[in-house]
Amino acid sequence: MKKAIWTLTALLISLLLIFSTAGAQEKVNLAKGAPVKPSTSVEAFGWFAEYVTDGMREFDEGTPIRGWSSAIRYFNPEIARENSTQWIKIDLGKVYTIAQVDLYPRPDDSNAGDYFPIDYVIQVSTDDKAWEQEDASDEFWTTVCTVTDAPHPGAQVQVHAFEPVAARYVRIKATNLRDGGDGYVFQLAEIEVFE
Ligand SMILES: [Ca+2]
Repeated sequence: MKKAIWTLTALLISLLLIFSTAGAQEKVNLAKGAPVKPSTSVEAFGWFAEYVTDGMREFDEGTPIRGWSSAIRYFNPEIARENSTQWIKIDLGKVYTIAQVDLYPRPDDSNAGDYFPIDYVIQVSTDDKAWEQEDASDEFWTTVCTVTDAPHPGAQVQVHAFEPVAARYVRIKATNLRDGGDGYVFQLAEIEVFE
């Protein structure tokens, strides 16, 4: 009987530990699976706009990358030849109070971090016009984070924390792109958004 009580106590303690750990990890990525709209997009070779919110930060078996790439020289030489403003925006589905955006650079070996932008802003909006808008203007957007002279990040996630703000739409707008063999391009493996 005593043994049974001890077994039961141990079981209860284990369950408590499991639930308390689960509670501590309750940080929900609001961007996971959210629809996106890009300025331009490759839509080939594992670079599809929707892959930037597919929940996968790294490789997938059989797919070299799962992320978003703006236009590259191979398909759009007229765009990629020169530095340009490229952006991608996310619809979180409803208004949340958000305070953090994580940007994951491409993670693949010697290319890790390539085409992560040099100058960019993180912007938010609750206005549906921000989603419909097709150009890069700031009319419907509030900038919550400005990054200039960002070093080449390698495979390191870039975390951006800011004062909590109401947002349904989140836009990452790059105004100074990194140059490489594919031209001036903006690439990300994943975008994550948190309260
Ligand atoms: Ca991804």
